[in-house]
Amino acid sequence: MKKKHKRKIVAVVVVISIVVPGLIFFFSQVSRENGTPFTSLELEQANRVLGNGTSLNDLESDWIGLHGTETHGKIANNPNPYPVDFGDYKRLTLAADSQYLYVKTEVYGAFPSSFSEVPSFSGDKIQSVIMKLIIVNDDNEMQALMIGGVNYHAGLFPSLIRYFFVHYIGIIDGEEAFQDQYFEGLITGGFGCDYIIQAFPLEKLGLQHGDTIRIQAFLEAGSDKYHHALIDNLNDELTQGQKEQPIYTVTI
Ligand SMILES: [Ca+2]
Ligand SMILES: [Ca+2]
Repeated sequence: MKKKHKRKIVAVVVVISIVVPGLIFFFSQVSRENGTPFTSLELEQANRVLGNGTSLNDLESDWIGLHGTETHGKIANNPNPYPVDFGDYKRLTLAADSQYLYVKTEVYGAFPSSFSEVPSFSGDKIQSVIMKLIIVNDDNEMQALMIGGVNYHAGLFPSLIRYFFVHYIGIIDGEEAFQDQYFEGLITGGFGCDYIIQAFPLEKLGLQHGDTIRIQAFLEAGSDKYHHALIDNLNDELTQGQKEQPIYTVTI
């Protein structure tokens, strides 16, 4: 009897000391990336402001060609970008009010609602679609990087992700590095929709309503096999054919 009790106690201690904190940490990480949804009033305001915003249109099926040999755990680039409409940039709209920079990312097809609906290419499934919006200064140096997208997490916990970085400090270990990363702001859309709307706090970005900013943007997807299963640069009709990400000047 005593032994049985002891085993029970050990199991309870393991659950309390390891499993529970582990789960709390996991869900806090997931929810930290997920961000806060808009309230209906906040979304009304976002749509009102975005209605007067600046839109930049992107062509259909214009993924950039990638070279697929570099390795980094996975193969870095898919030489034949997967032609998925939810990974095809359609339009970026930017606008601000006194509190937020609103960012609407539109694609040519709805994001799958669940991992099982994500198409597979020779057994390779897309795991995430991420929009990256970069603010550069007059010397074309990176100032801020905003992230938004859908992450299917191999089907376990599909989630919207968003965060942003400010105060660029240079390239460290081959990656752009920033002094500060924030998980604040609002996000909606994604699964089952052909858009994502985000609100980034202006104050944390060091911006004000009415500022003129210089931006670049692109959409990328990761798969089981490739870091970049596809990349679509935001480049409108005037700049089509350009491989680089053109810089646009926008007053917010
Ligand atoms: Ca496109
Ligand atoms: Ca494009």
